[in-house]
Amino acid sequence: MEFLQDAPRLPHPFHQDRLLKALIAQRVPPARRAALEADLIALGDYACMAYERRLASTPGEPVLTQWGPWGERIDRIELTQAWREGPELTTRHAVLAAGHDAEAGAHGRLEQFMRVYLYHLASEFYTCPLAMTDGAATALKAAGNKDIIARALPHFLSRESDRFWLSGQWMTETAGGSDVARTGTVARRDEQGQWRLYGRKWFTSAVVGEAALALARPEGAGEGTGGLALFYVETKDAQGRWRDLSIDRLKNKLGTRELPTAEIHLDGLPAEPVAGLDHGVRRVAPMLNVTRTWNAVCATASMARCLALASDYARRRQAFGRPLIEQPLHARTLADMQAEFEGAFALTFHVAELLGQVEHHTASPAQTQLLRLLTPLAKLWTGKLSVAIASETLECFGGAGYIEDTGLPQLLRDAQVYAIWEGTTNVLSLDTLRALSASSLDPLNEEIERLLPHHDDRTAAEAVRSALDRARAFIDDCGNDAARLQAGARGLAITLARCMAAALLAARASESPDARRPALALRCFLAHGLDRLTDIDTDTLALLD
Ligand code: MFK
Repeated sequence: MEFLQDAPRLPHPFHQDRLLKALIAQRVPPARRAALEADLIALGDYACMAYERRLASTPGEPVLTQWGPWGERIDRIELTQAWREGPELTTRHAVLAAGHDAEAGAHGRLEQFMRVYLYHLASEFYTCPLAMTDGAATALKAAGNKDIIARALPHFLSRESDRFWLSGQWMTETAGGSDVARTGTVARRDEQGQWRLYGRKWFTSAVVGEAALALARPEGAGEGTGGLALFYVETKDAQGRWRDLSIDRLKNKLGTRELPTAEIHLDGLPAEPVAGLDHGVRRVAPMLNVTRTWNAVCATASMARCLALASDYARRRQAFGRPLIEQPLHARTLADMQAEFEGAFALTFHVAELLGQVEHHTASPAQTQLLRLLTPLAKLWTGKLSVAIASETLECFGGAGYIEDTGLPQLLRDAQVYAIWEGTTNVLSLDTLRALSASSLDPLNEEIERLLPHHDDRTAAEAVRSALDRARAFIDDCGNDAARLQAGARGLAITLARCMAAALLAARASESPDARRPALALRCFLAHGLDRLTDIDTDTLALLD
């Protein structure tokens, strides 16, 4: 009989995830665990089913039909099965609502993002509009517009699928991608005093929402982001037809192909200012920070999936007379990936927990500043890391990793998005400088000193302090040389992210009842080094002349 290789199997994403279980045991109050775990088990079951279903079928994609049989414009989008199941799964398991649950208080965000972590891949990136809806709910609460809050939030945070609404986040335009100041969409009042939006949004990540927050420039307002206003729109009329907007086409993307990302035209779409008629970027910032947290959680979920499949396969695949897992170099490759993933997991869920504490006013002012800094750090570092881990995962399967119907190439294509949407790595590195200019390194330093164990092995403490000293020296040396600081911002940001992750791993290793594996993860993580500063003489940039 010809040899047939066993395919990798997906271990149950909740039952087999020791990091997630340890986090629940350490951070979730006992009285809240049963309800949380019931949802996590159900979402893990769904993930296993979705994994098998995806491999057994031809992958689906959304289909846009612009015109009806009698020439009328309809812009109907047919969604994939996982997307059609999205509202039911989301509301039944409180994937979104848990983060805003008053009873859960400061723990709500942590519990919510555990659900997101398990649901994300099975949802086929339905989590993208969920992130935007969560961000919209957060930005609306921060703006305090009572009318809009009363109308939108019962839908956004609903636990019943037939009441549930998604929100978009309409910022990106052909002229203004990262540079939102170049937004060309105009807001104009009609004769009845109703604001209406006119313009083209070039990259609406998921166009299926019933509502959206959109940036537009009120007619006659000044240039730059200061002259932009944030508007709330409802996209459909009582019959479910699009109101004054048309869908030009769906984007043909490298990955996330189940996501109906669209180019749209706004042809007088009714809109309401969320809060005043200026400083739209300032008002949308709470949304950006929430969606960036989702981005980090989803990137971490992709890494978990990669490792689960690569580790399972390493136990099934024999080469040179032994399973791959018993080959030192292959095992070392997996251990390196695992240690980096554990650092990313620790940082990401720390941000999730801190977000809940800040929102519920149980955080100190220094922790509030810390959250502002850690959010871009977690987003940019996990975005980059997920691409590296997905790429390495494909290699762990040899040629099979390059073959479409194994489902593996999709991991790499999809991972590439985390480093791009919600701000590229460089935009987030510059946002790190923005956060540092408001707070300095002190809150990060204080948190790291709080976490670092003051007994046991001192190697971690020394490594973290030395990398932080380098980061501080770089910032000081740059002084007023903004070009040098910006050129080094990515290295600085990744160094800070790694320092924080290492401190979290060290705290976990010293606190865990079973310290062996956390200690090994820490050792391996430290062996990869913390310092990623690559300070260059800015004259070197002339290399590109
Ligand atoms: C499955 C995973 C889920 C992921 C969801 C995916 C959804 C994808 C949808 C998209 O990709 S939508 C497009 C996302 N686009 C971006 O994220 C834009 C990227 N560009 C930036 O983030 C730029 O940094 C920015 C547009 C914010 C720069 O704008 P400005 O106006 O040149 O910056 P400025 O003047 O420094 O900031 C204006 C104000 O906003 C300032 O406050 P004040 O007015 O009070 O001085 C800033 O402090 C504030 N601000 C900016 N970024 C902030 C912030 N405040 C808090 N947090 C931030 N991150």
